[in-house]
Amino acid sequence: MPAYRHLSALLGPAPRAAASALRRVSAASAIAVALLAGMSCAPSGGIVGEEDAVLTSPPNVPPPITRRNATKVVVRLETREVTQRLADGVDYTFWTFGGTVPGSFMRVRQGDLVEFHLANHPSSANPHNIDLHAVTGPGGGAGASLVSPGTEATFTFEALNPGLYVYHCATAPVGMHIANGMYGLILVEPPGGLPAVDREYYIAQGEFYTRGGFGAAGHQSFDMAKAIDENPPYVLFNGSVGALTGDNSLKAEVGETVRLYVGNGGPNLISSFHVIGEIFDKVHVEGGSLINENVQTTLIPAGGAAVVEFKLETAGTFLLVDHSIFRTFNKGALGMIAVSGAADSSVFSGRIGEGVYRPEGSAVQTSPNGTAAAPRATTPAQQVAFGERVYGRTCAACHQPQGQGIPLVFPPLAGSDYLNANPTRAIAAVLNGLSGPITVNGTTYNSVMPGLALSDDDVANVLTYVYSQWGNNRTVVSPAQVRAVRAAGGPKANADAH
Ligand code: HEC
Ligand SMILES: [Cu+2]
Repeated sequence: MPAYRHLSALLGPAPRAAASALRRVSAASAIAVALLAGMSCAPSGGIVGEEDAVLTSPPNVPPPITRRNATKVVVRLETREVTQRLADGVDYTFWTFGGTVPGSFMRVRQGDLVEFHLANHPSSANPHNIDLHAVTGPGGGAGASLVSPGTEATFTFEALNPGLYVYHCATAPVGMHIANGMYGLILVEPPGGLPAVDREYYIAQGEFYTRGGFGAAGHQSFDMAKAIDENPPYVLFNGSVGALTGDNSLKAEVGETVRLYVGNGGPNLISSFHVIGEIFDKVHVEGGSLINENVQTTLIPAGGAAVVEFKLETAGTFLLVDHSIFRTFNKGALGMIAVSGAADSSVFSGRIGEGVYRPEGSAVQTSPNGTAAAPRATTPAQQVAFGERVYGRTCAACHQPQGQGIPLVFPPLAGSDYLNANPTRAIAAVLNGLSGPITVNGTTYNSVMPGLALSDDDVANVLTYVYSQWGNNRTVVSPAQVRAVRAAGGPKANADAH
């Protein structure tokens, strides 16, 4: 029906009442009705054909829909309970749609008839179901899809409204199923599709309520009291610390336009989604049809989504964050887009000037308490292994991942004569913080390192790790030595420098 498609493209989607009226009559008479009534056409003709949905794991997105008719789309999704990495040295038993957090991404077209099959793997310990926010109908499909382990349920719905929608498990206790990772996104494309872009990626934020604090090692169970208090140790993109950093960074090239489909599973927190060093050229606000432009930070409600698009004008690493910023630096909500290609110095110059600025009054600051006790290491090799984790989450932000420091700001730990000359002084620096002038490998630093509120074991392990790396002298630091320095109280590290 080329004539019909042409009209539909010109006139745009019909109001829902018109759409449902039109579904009951043939396409040909529907056009006549619509034209006579002076209304626009329904977005689709009747259902033509049938296909299996392409489902993808995060951060991948199925290809755009190119067909210009509505069809019957068969979705087969499986709920599975899997124990996987939450952070280095930390495991969690996730409840999933399709084996990943967030669950598989689905992509359909407005007007499609979706035949949804939900299967619960026989190894599951719990019943599950699915509430899709793209569904118009009671429970979003929850009641129709409830499946105990080893069973499958089927229901159908028509994708009436275009947009980016969250889906989630809605089996009691609902919050616990969501907190364990049962959420994902379904995109309902408008009939004409979305404008072409160079890359599309799938991201979802969610919190994890573990019994232990951030980084506490071993298998962590769900903590209902913390969930009720809305006080999560972890706030993450795509279900684990580092899911979108380092080798897992999203990739793009200068000159490309990137579209991110961003969901927020919650269960409790609102996301202030921001990309450091980029401005969103377009935001499909709340995943709907309203497009805002030139946005710095977009709010994504729990159980909501947004589509953000930006063109990459220059090269570098751009950080995805929740701008409720302690979540990024202390709870894991960090992702990266690695943009390759030629940097454009007219867009951004990089550092072109440098000097010393030293106002009065800088002093040793102390980080708040609350670091969970590390597991006991019994050999130097274990100390190095545990210490590497402490280093990654506590020291690397300033001293850099390879201990190289940052000129004039953070002294190097790699091959540091200050460090290698005196372990007691290094212990005191980590326990109490350090300020005032110090000389490292012939360069003077005069800055402030905060006291870090680490346990004796963590301090011993992290320093043993640092001494074992980057050409340092392999000193092994014991918890007893740390205890002794702590008991001595002060003096501050630089007071006992020779
Ligand atoms: C917030 C930034 C910051 C963090 C986090 C931090 N440091 Fe430092 N560190 C500094 C600064 C700044 C100095 C220099 C202080 C001065 O100028 O007096 C320093 C100095 C040191 C020194 C002595 C100088 C040298 O290069 O040998 C050691 C040892 C050290 N830090 C170890 C650590 C370890 C181990 C950790 C993690 C447990 C850590 N630091 C975390 C900022 C930091
Ligand atoms: Cu569930």
